[in-house]
Amino acid sequence: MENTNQAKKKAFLTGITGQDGSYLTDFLLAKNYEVHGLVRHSSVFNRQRLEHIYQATRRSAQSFLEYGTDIEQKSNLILHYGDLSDGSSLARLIAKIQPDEIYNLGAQSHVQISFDIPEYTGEITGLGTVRLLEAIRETKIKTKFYQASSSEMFGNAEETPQKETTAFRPRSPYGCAKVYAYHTAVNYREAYGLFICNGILFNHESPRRGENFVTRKIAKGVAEIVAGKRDHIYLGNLEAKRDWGYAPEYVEAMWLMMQQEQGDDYVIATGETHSVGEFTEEIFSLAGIDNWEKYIKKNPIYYRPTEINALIGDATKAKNKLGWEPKIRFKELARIMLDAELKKLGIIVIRN
Ligand code: NAP
Ligand code: G4F
Repeated sequence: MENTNQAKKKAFLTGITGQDGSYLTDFLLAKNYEVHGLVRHSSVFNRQRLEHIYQATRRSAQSFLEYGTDIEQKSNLILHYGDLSDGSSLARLIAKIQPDEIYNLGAQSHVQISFDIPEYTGEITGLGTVRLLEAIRETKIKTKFYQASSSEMFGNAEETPQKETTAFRPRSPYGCAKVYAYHTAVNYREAYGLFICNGILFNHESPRRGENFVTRKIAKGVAEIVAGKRDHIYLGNLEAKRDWGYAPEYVEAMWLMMQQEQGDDYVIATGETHSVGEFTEEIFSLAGIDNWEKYIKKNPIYYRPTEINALIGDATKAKNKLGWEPKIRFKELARIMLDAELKKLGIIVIRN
């Protein structure tokens, strides 16, 4: 049980509107944090993943839709406009909020798209981290910093499974930008004595995953086939293997890293790997459809100029030092994702 007499901790999240940002917000609010989030302006509404929180606290729909900030400060979730490309807004917000913990989850996070917009990816995913760290250094506030590092940094990995000491051999502009951000974070820890953690997270998925990442795309596509709304799913490389975990469990690992005495770097993974084809087969099988291959059409546009053939993580350090272990495994993750998509289409799922 939480001690409600203690002063409320304040967290500042970039990427709060994303998959991980929204789960981390749920997690921190349940721990009685005051959560501040950076949102960027967009011409379409980009706060769907946080809407359940606003509905639960019955805040003014007007301020949420128009400005998104809790003008009357009645809830523990406060959104602020800003952008990882805009260092002055980051410094101003950090000085104003004085957060105890900063989680840098914001990024151009799509690997294939990073080949189309490499410069922008470097700007946000790489330099965005430097801007935040400089803001901390200049404002001199005492805070802890979490950097969302990625298994994509291992690229064509030289050893299997990958752990904290495995060399980085990135295979995409996104991977290169994350390697830059990782090393910058380590350098600021060593140079300025800041509390900084790199969470090197392997792929983690959920019903809140972006629709253009492969697991969500497949789960949504199969649910639509079940509903008679489409006949095929267009995919790229089915041979690539990934270590897929469940996002809500991974945000807990982020928080655990930030509660340690010292900042450090940790791999977070399930230690299991499966191909995109195996994931597709599993989802079709859960939907009761045989001959899954006849529903898949290969489209070359989904192939990447360079691909990572296989990733699998070794999270022994996280288990020993944080007491963190994944509970949701491949088959259950697939079920959670398919059932969420079926539910959205009004299809009732009864499983034994
Ligand atoms: P996501 O769903 O794609 O969310 C990315 C977030 O970054 C969104 O809130 C997005 O805002 C925000 N963002 C993008 N550009 C920005 C900018 N210029 N300024 C400020 N914010 C910006 O990603 P995720 O899956 O939650 O992942 C969270 C972090 O972990 C990312 O850094 C990702 O690279 C990293 N990571 C993810 C995985 C994974 O498997 N999910 C694994 C390892 C590492 P909008 O909502 O406005 O687009
Ligand atoms: O779902 P994906 O796009 O994820 P990817 O590239 O592994 O990146 C994700 O995980 C990283 C951690 O390792 C994060 F850092 C990153 O931010 C992101 O969250 O693709 C997974 C695999 C790839 O091998 C891809 O080539 O699926 C293959 N794939 C096959 N067909 C496809 C498709 N990927 C997508 N997105 N769309 C397809 O149609």
